[in-house]
Amino acid sequence: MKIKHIQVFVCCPGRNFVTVKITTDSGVSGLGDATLNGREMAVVAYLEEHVAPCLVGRDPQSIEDIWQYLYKGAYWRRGPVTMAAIAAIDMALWDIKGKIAGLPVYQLLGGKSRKGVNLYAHANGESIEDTLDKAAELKDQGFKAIRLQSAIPGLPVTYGVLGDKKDYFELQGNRPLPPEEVWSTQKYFALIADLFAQARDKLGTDVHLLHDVHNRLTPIEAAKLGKILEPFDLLFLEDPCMAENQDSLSVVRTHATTPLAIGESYNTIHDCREMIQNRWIDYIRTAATHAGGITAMRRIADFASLFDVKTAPHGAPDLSPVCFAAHMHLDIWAPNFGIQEYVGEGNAESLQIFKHDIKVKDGMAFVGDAPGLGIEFDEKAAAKYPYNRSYLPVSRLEDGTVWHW
Ligand code: GCO
Ligand code: MG
Repeated sequence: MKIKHIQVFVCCPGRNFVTVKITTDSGVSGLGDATLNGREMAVVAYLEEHVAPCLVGRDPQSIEDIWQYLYKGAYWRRGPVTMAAIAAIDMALWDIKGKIAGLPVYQLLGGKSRKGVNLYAHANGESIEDTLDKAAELKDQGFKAIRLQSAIPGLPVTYGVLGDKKDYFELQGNRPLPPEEVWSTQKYFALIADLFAQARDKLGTDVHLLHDVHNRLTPIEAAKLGKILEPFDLLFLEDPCMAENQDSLSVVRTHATTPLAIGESYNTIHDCREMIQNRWIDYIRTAATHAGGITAMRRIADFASLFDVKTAPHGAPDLSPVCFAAHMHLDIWAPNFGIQEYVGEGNAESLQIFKHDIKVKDGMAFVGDAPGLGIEFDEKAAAKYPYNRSYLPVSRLEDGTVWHW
């Protein structure tokens, strides 16, 4: 069997998605997600100009060899563009392998370790009250883990809060130039303990609570936050500070027992190694699309398991449903799976394009038994929603200094 051709599709059903389709000479095809929010076309060029021509004619069943060829074989390793391209090829090859074997990908990984995949949902509110009303609704729907983000009084926009957008899918989409947002650590600290104190009062103790700081704090501020939140027993505190210097997390660790999660923007196992082996984190948040596909995620999960670190894959709406499908197979298999981020199944336009058989009930996702990844891509429907240049916001402090977004 040989790879006959590789196509790259970009569509924008509210968010831009880059989808790779590999077709073999026997007619079997596979899908992968190569979406890199705000830099989509760079990955398209990388795939079309530099990857696809090298793969045509190769055996699609040699997943590991192709992964190594694209990673080690290119002198320029790592980085988000390269790794998103490798990820999409890798996912599509696993999809093909499953279809050839007549098995869902989780069976190829080793089978199910659990009956379903625990999800955490998002409650994003304009005030503490609004956030907690939304969280109570999610709890009533059966979610057992909820991430709380609330607008910060005195700041016009806060990370994660919907503002005038109808749903989370729309947030961060369709912005032809980067919008700018303002951040104040002082104003954030004035709110955060109250949010979680009131959350425990209203929601009780039988629901897991989570929070994403989105890299806004310095290590010592993050340590202070971890300590403040200890009484409210979070499942995890995500991205408390930037961790290009991974030992920043050791500062947080020294002061607080609030569990830590990090890694949604990391591209390789090397980016995660130090914090995993030093047990500076409890959950590793890498995504199949940004960290090199199923092959790489399996390796990260196995490495993390040696150090009691669980997986908690990124599940924001800028990862396409193809990535979500890949995560389902990894999550149901990984012995050290922790929890999957879930922001709903997407809008009506996206559901026309991507068809899958994943069912969500009572805060848990159930993976279907279709061979491969179990996801289909409707090219005609996708063509109705062409690419729209769009960026994430840029963050500044109140005095105008560029800050971490
Ligand atoms: C999350 C993330 C997202 C990111 C987005 C960036 O935890 O869901 O932090 O909200 O901001 O995916 O591309
Ligand atoms: Mg995050």
